[in-house]
Amino acid sequence: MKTFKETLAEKIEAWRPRTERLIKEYGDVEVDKVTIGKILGGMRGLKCLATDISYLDPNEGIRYRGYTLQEVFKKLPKPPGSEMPYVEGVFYLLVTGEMPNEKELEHVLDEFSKRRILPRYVYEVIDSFPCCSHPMSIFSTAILTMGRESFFVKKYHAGVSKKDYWESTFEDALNLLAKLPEIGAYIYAKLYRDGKRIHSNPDLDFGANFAHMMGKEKPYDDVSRMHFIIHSDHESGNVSAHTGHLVGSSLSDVYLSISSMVNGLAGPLHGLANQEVLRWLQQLMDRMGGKIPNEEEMKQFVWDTLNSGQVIPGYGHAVLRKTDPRYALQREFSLKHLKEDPLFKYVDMLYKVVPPILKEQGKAKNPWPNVDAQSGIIQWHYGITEYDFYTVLFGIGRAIGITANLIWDRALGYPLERPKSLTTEMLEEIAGINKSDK
Ligand code: HAX
Repeated sequence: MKTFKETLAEKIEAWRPRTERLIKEYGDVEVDKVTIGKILGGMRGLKCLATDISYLDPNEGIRYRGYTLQEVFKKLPKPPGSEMPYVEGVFYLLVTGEMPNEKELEHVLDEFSKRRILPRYVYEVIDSFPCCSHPMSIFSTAILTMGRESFFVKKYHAGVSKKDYWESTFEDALNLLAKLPEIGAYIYAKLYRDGKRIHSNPDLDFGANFAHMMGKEKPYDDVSRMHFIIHSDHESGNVSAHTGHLVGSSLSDVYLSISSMVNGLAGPLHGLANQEVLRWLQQLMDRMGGKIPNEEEMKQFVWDTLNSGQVIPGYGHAVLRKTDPRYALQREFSLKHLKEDPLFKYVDMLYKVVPPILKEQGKAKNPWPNVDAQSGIIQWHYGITEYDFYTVLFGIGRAIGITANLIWDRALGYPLERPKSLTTEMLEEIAGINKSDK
């Protein structure tokens, strides 16, 4: 049987001529048009990045390596008695483009398990954070601190060939990913459980071990697997993925790149939205004195939020134009496991109430829910009520896709990213605005 790395090496060898040919023979072919609207509009929709790890269709949602999320969940191998697949399996899929068979999966499980031990200094760095620090700041720093472990940096200084950069990046990626559940669980213990930590169990897979370290019973292992898998990748233009790729393009190591992507994810318009949903629902609960609002009361709450100039967290998307399949998958799970949960009832009612209101308001291009509208409620149901922590969970998942991208960026020799900027005056000149018009 070929190892994970050998399988990847073959794929890379076969893939390289395709991108080399595109650059060499078709480098001048036009793909998209850069307008002033795109430049000043956050480059929304501008086709200027390449990745084969996942593709986001505005109407269908995300596909990992060509598979819809439904297919990913159906086809990836699952631990015995579990509803959700192995997280390690999705990393294999994202990196190689293939579903792992039993033997391949066993090999990946072993690779993750043997790399999971966290250096002592990481606990010390986490412990040294002042109180009230946001868990995302701690998470980002814990990852950054481990830069000294980078295999890529050692190889780079030893003068390894560019063609082989991916190998040490692959090692760094596995080394980091395997440690993320422990980092996340330790941050949680430090911030919310008086530092009472549960040691990891090497016999458990990524999702089950995380559940174990969080002190949670079944089905929280499946909740973790589902959460990490659905958050793992969403193409490369979103803030976290793009940040990871951009920082990695300067040949910064995996630790620097993933720490940066975590910082991008921590913004309220991106990953922090899952925390914002809970904060917002808490305001509603307080207003309602704990009782479930009727539809009219819910509509009023949504309008009040909009009229005060705020966005409805968990709704809308820069690319998607339909209900996010990541929302749909979590909804399916919730209907099975937490149908009677009062917060789920809120979320369910919001699904009915918010889209027509956003349509009526007429601003949001997508009135439908995204992944964040549902994820926090599931965590809350299983006792993770400290919603500041939710984005860390997102970050653990997202690191899986971004490291897969970083490995391939190096394998295909993607260069330093360096777009050109213009001044407002230059844009005015391009637009044909005369000085006298200004
Ligand atoms: N509530 C109210 N207004 C909204 C809205 C929402 N949920 N979504 C978009 N709008 C508004 C925008 O603020 C914008 O208003 P202005 O013209 O006044 O600036 C207008 O509708 C057009 O925006 P858009 O083109 O539809 O959306 P963008 O691509 O600019 O932004 C966002 C996409 C996800 C940032 C946006 O929909 C939003 O702020 N949603 C709420 C926050 C959220 O859920 N974020 C998580 C997204 C998923 C994700 O990345 N998770 O990590």
